[in-house]
Amino acid sequence: MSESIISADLVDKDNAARKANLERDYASLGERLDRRGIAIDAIRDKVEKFAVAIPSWGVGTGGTRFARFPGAGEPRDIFDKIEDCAVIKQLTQATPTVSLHIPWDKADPNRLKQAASRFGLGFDAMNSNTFSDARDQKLSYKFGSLSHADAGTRRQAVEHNLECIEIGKTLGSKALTVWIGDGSNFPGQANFAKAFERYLDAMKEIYAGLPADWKLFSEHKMYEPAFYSTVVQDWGTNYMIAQELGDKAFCLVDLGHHAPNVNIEMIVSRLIQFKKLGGFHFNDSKYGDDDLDAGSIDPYRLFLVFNELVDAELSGAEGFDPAHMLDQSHNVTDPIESLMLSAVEVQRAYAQALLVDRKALEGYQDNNDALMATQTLKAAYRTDVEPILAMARLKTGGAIDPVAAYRAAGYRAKVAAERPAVAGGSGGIV
Ligand code: LRH
Ligand code: MN
Ligand code: MN
Repeated sequence: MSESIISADLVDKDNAARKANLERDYASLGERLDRRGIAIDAIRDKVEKFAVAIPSWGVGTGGTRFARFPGAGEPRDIFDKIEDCAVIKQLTQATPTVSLHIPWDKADPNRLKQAASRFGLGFDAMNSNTFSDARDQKLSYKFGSLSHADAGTRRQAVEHNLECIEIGKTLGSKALTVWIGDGSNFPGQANFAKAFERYLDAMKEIYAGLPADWKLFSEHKMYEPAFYSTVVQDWGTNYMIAQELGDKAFCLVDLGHHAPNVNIEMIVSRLIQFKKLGGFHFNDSKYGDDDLDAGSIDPYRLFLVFNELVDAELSGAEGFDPAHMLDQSHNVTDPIESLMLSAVEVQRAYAQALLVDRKALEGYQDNNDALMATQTLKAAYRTDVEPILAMARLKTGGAIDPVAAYRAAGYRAKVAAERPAVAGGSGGIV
């Protein structure tokens, strides 16, 4: 039995006050879905099984290029972060794993494992960091890491990634995500081809250190901190990387890492078709490129991404098994509340995508009925699936209303008293 941080009695009481209304809402939605030939319980079953990982760095407060405004009761270290993740898991029952970032979360791996398993938490992909200099690091990444012109700096970056794999092995992780900030700020500063070649060679060394049952995710991002050119700038380059490296290499799509008009759902479709979709960092843009809560600006796009994922799931696309992770930065909200609601938003998009009448859609597509095709998607998207999500939480031991239960528990005030504010960073940048 894993421990609960929030009193189970309190959650039960909060649920009891909401249960009758939820049952009515669920029954009425069930009736309406039934008319569309959809069994509500089957959708709920799928939602119950759907999971998304919490990024350890997300539970701290983020910051901008200009300032960081610390929040009350911020986690002081990875062990506090694990406790915050346990709260998110307890109330949503949607986030059974944590994704660690090294060296921000560096600690004795056996202690980490023990701390997480107390709360029934596991570990998702490990993340390496060669986009900033760690304390006591010998060579700087100011001018790059895996693509650096200097072989010694590249070696150091490769070794760091291999160390992340070692830590992950003890934790039971099965993937390494590599995002580098390498690139250039001035035309002429870097030789594009040479830098990419050096990157590929370095990644090959990391790939060679991967256990047989692990995956390597490379993450593209169009800009920042290299504003003129970026080594892994888009999904095309990312696809080349995954192809060059081999069967265990896949592309990771961070929703925020694209230009505003880019059709991300089509990128997702392409990567699925060519068996190179590794997983996601869910978030939304408009605070920096990638720092807002999933679904907060463009929930329809999140739905369209899930429309592609469900299409692949239902058609049994070969090798289709993407990792779902959040990757956000929280500056004006309580990170725990934001992460709980983001996990729910991702589940919502999944549930809505499960409601798409795919047979009808195919017919409209084949007959070039653009209007009805798009309305078919809209009909699914417009369906308020909240009773399905809430019922899935109730059935699995979570809270019908996670934010209400969290606030009633007074968790933030309690940890604010226990965790004195620290000046500077919590490693919570994205
Ligand atoms: C880069 C990124 C990448 C990093 C994380 C902190 O913007 O999305 O995934 O590891 O933020
Ligand atoms: Mn990311
Ligand atoms: Mn990002």
